Amino acid sequence: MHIRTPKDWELPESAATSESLYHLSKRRDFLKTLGVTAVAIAARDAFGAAAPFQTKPNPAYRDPALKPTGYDYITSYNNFYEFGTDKAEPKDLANRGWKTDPWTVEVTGLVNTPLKLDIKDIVEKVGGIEQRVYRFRCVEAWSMVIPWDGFQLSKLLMLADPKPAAKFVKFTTFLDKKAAPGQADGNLDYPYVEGLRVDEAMNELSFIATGIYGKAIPNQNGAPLRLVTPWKYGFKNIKSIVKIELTEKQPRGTWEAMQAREYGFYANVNPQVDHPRWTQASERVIGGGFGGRQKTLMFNGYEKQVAALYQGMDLRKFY
Ligand SMILES: Nc1nc2c(c(=O)[nH]1)N[C@H]1C(S)=C(S)[C@@H](COP(=O)(O)O)O[C@H]1N2
Ligand SMILES: [Mo]
Repeated sequence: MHIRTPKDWELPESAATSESLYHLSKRRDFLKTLGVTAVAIAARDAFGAAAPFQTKPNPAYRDPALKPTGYDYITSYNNFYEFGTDKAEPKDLANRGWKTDPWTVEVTGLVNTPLKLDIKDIVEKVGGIEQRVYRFRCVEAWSMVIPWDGFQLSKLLMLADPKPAAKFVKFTTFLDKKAAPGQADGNLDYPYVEGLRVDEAMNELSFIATGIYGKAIPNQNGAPLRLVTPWKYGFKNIKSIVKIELTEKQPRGTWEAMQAREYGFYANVNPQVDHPRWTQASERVIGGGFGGRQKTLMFNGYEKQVAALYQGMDLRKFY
């Protein structure tokens, strides 16, 4: 069994704010499963990471006041329960032969032009890749600043031409119990599902990331494509998407289904609405050194772009 030394940024506090109530009790079972599986899974993919797409910074999404978090933090402190509930596990377990290239994505449901495309065709059809530097805030009260490479989600949705009856967008992650020990273990209900209202999905900020810092997105960060909605808590940012479905009914996300009182459909970052088990008024800055905390901003600092989406809604009720 693998034993590791905790990194200095892994403060004990993170155990108190774990997304999952079952984190600590489940972890023991998980490691048991892993002991068996580890022998069966092949050595690291001999081909290594996929080639990155060409990217160029979009100055409209590059606030000079934001200092990007170091690449090593972004790619080694992860939540990806398919590959373990511990922050350090996905970097290891998502790189033991899980294949993310080639990769097909389906856009289906209430659309006039259903699509089933390889990620490379998608990138070509949406007109290429740009880089945006976004704040990232996990519901567990930690944050980063991430230079994402990707494209605006609206471009992909427009290709499929949603019907007027479409009110929501449902996203689904891959399901492969052989490749993903967390799925074999059943630490959550899989496949992982998330959803947005159509107007949220069409907002300029909603982004599909295919890279980080100009490199192909590492498996542990949700290769080869994942959602990024920077004004919402991290769990909305679903990884390794295989299906995007336009629906009439509001989809029920994996975390909402698990614990609706703690994880709502909207999950907008809001320093005034606490999580039932901890405050959301401030956040621990990953890579910010010991004691590096800052105040959490309304909509994670994106009020100007998204506040209009929620005009007249009681954000305590629609959390
Ligand atoms: N499929 C899938 N997507 C997921 C998760 C997950 O466990 N499975 N975790 C979510 C949570 S809780 C967070 S905070 C972010 C973490 O993204 P990062 O590891 O790239 O920082 O991914 C989100 N997307
Ligand atoms: Mo999260």
